[in-house]
Amino acid sequence: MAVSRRAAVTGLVALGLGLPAIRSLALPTSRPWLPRPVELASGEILAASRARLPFTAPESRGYGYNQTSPGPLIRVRRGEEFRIRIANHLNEETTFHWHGLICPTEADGQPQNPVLPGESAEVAFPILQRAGLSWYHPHPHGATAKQAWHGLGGFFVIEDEEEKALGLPSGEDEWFLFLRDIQLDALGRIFFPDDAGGSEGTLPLINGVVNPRAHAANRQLRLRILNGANARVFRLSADAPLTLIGNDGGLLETPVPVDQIQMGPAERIDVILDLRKIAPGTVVGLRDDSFAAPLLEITVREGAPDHWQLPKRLSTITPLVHHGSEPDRVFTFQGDSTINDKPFEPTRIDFAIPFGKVERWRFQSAQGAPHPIHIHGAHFQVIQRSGRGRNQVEPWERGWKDTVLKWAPEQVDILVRFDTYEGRYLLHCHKLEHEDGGMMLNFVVGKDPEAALEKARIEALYGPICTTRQG
Ligand SMILES: [Cu+2]
Repeated sequence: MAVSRRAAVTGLVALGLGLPAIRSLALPTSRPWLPRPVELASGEILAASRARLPFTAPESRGYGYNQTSPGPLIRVRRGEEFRIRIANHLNEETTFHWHGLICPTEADGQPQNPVLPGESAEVAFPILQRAGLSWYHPHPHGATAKQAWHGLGGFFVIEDEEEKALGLPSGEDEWFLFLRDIQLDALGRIFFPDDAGGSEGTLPLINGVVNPRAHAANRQLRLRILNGANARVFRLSADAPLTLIGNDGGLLETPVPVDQIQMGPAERIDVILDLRKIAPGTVVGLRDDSFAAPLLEITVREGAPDHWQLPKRLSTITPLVHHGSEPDRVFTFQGDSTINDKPFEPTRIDFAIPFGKVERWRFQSAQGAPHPIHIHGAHFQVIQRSGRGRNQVEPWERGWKDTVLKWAPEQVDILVRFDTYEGRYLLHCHKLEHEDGGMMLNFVVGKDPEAALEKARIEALYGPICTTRQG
């Protein structure tokens, strides 16, 4: 008896469930085509709702933005104002968090500012940061993992003149890949295991389909990859040369050839896949260590000659400077649900950071790792990884980051400077079940840190304070 792959991986056969379900679940003999994310049109509303997703049984529903998962790609230019109307058509509260975007507290989509079912709202803030690949996703406290698992997430691309001047592969030669994983039940419906230690799937998804295929010209391809999984760490490699050019915070200073890249949840990479020496007709795989079949199969075909040369220098990263080797703050990520022994409380603000000051932070943990650690409100620079483990800053961790992956007994030190907005921001684990479990805290940034902390603590309990300017 032929057993479909999906039936095998969901354990259907082992459970001895009925044959009709198996037949209806049989995967197509060939891989589905890789979808390109649609772009959000100017003035279009971004709405979260239930949605029909291509990898589930036809009658089953996941979640999507504007009925798609990943949602529409948002593209903006540095210096513009980003303005959008968001709407919640779900039966539960959600938020719209612009991950990697430096924006004011009220626009940041934090758990304390939910969009209730049936509500809509206007979001606007200026794009002050350099080009790079960010993304958007829900951030409601206690339900982020479930909503992301069901399909909520999308790309957010910033462009600028510096990047444009490099003439990087674009159009047909620039691909956006939203990686994640999923589990289906015996009937082909989304099954959310809600594992406190992190939910992992049995099926890999790229742009919302399982194990896709694509065609590419024998040129240099720019792959812009996001790990949008709840908890899975991807270890990516390819059957053609890969050169890393950027990450969460935009371009690196110089390109770095790499064999394998380890990506924790929420991390992004920008890589050049060089297909120039691949014979037309060859199938090139993009692979992950955990899955036997390639995540993506690319059939190479003859294309127009590619004369573009990858520049030796891509950008300039000004290192943050901090005097002294001791951390200003140490954060211990414990088990599945605490930072420094405390689970998240929406109304508790843990500390205040002086606006514009460079601080050295240390992340450590004994168990529960890997922890992909994310900061809102600023980008940071990874300066050291020590303790047992890798003992090095990886090539994809150079430059500017907003999320860094930490395995247990590693210690990771970063330098960070909050110099764009004052306000309340979050530090949390981006393994979404850890985040929902409470591995998250609030802090404030202020020019007068003590006053900012006092104000934020009162506001967290009683709502915004109305102030009148003196003098
Ligand atoms: Cu964690």
